[in-house]
Amino acid sequence: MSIAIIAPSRDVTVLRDHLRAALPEVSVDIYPEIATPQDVRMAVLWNQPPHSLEQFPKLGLMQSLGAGVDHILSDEYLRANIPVTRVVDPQLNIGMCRYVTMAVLNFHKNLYQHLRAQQARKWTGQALVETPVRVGILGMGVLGRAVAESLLQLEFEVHGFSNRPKEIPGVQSYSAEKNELGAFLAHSNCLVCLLPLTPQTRGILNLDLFRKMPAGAFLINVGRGAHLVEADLLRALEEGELAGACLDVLEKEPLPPEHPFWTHPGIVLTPHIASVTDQQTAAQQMAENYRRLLRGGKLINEVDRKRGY
Ligand code: NDP
Ligand code: OXD
Repeated sequence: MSIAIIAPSRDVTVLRDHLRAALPEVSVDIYPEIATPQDVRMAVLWNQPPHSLEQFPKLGLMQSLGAGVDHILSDEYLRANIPVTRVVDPQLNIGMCRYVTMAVLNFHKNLYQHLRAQQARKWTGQALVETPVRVGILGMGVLGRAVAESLLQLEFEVHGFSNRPKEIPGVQSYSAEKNELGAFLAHSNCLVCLLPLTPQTRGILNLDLFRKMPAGAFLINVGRGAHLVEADLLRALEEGELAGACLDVLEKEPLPPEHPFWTHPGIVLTPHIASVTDQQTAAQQMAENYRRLLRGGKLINEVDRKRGY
């Protein structure tokens, strides 16, 4: 029996070594060097090439290398009855809390204007002290909730939007079930997208949504690039609906060299590094899922394939 890691764009040797250490009796290989495809029971996946899973007749579990599973579920050659699990890890929460806090504080403290003033050797004095911030978090799952709690520690006002209603101390909660997106947006001038990418959330960050927020709002997208309609962001920045955006995820990664986002003065880009799976800690939960798969136990962090997250 064996495990295949298919993550062509990532260096996963640390993960392989920790899986081998946790499961010494199991062979763990990195795609495309899979020694015995007919023995593979679990595949650890990040953007697997089309058809790559077809070579594993005994595949029993698809484990995401990250928190998101859209890259697995979008594979048109996926078999229907194989469970999908994902990473939920305190390390991932910490990385995301730090990234979003950094981006919220940059907006709050007007850092981008101060950097531009510095480049122009302009001392703005106390003309630009703080922008009042009301954070709205789209997606109040594992990461959204952790981010909300860390922003509350800094005394920010926090609003949260999810599919189903939530009760989270200190957070004003709104839900899709109660049709409260409009009210949520009206109360938020710093929008953090921490949604999973599903057919319902694709393109959700569009002009119509930006217009429901107070003018001059700020966007932080750490969900997926395809949540954002890129042309609508450019228009919203031009029209002043949005004051700026911090984007960690892009529709096409790596972002093509000719893309207008590279040089837009209102956009800050990072290359999908908001929070990166810790391969050492994640290997432990993957190894446990492998053991559970073999003995028929309940899997850890299984996603609902119908819901898509
Ligand atoms: P969860 O599955 O724990 O949470 C998802 C949240 O989104 C839930 O609160 C859910 O609502 C809500 N939601 C889903 N669909 C809708 C909808 N149509 N309308 C309103 N709310 C909706 O995911 P995580 O918090 O673990 O991760 C979220 C995403 O963050 C990942 O899918 C991934 O795309 C991204 N990510 C990005 C990283 C980066 O480095 N940039 C790193 C890690 C993750 P409910 O609770 O009611 O079900
Ligand atoms: C994830 C990610 O889903 O890195 O974990 O985006």
